[in-house]
Amino acid sequence: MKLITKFKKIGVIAIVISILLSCSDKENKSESIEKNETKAPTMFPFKMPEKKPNIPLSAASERMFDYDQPRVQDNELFSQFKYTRLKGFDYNNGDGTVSRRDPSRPILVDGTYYLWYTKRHTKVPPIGWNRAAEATDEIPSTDWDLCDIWYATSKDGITWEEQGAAVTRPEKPKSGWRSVATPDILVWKGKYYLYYQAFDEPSGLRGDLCPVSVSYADSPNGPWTHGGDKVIPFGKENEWDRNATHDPHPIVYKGKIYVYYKAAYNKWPDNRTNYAVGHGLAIAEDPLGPFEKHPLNPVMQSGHETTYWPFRGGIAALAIKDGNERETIQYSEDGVNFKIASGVSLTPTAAAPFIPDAFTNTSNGRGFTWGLCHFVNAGTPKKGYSIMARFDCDLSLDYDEPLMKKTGVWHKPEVYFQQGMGSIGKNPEGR
Ligand code: AAL
Repeated sequence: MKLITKFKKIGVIAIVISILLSCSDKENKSESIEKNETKAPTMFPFKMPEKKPNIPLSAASERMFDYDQPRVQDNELFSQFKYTRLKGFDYNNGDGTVSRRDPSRPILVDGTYYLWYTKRHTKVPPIGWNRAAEATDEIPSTDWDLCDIWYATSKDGITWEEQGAAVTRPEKPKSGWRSVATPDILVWKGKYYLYYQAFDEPSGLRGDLCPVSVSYADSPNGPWTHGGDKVIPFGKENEWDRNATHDPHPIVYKGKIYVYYKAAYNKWPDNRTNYAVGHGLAIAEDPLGPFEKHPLNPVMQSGHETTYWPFRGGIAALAIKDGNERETIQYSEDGVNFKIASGVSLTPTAAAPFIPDAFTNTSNGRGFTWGLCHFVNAGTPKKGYSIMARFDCDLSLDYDEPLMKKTGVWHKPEVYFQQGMGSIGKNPEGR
């Protein structure tokens, strides 16, 4: 009994002490809050800080000061993308026999924009790469099978006049006899160079297997002279780019020709759904090569087609569709080590911006405000074809268009409903 009373007493004393302590703690706290009001803040402030505040920060708050600007609306490497239908291209009433895709970046020569692209004009629409074994000289497997490289000109980047073929398929067995596709342009020392994919079999047969060829001309109107095949050769047997060097994309940087290219890997012949996409860099001092691949390739592990541009002293890139970092703009100070600069929405596919300083060897890249892209699903599954389109944006240091810096992109409900439900949703018991 005595022992219990003793414990009770001790308990009462402990409670009294703790109340007294907590009061003095409160006094101390309110004192320190008063003091802190005149001192540096210890919590993240209401007004956006221009510099990283010297307070403990969460990982997300730390990261926001690694970007161009902490507010995305002020970030020079963030933009919305707006789209406009091109005028002047005929698609045979959308019957799938005419397709235009994978535009080059347009260039401006004497007040006229020039553009090169993959054109397919076949008797029938593509049958699909699963059926590549059934493709013939007249039946294309994919949308980019049995194609040639055509070009068009424009005064405003919206209305285009198709001028004719620039580079056509050579005779069998020369490289590219099956299809020449996905061109991009380089202007170097007053000459024009077209880099493109050269197929020697219907794509889909053993993969999307093709290396890069090059042709050159004194004028953007041609005539084009064949300058070499396999200029960006495949990697060795166990290397990521062992059977594809796609989407060649040249830039003049640090006095040299930097060609970014793409390869899907971890894929063929039987692993298609587990594919990954990487981008490599190959550097040359002469447009016809030799091109040396960068030892750190792949320099980008997200994105599909290649879109790179000189920005400030480094190189920026748009990564779409594939990889953990898809739908991002990235920046590197050296053209090799890229970091995310912003997340973007409704991005242009196969974006080919008009970049006035892509070939000027600038060390102060200014960015761009418009370009061309493609939509690969213009037709129906049985009448597949692609169309080219124009996009506008504000990724330029020389313009400031608040409309392009809005962060919300609102699709109509139909766009969401069209995506369907997926098998788990259709089978509630399986959840
Ligand atoms: C494109 C590009 C390459 C591929 C095919 C045609 O969008 O990535 O060019 O080979 O698809």
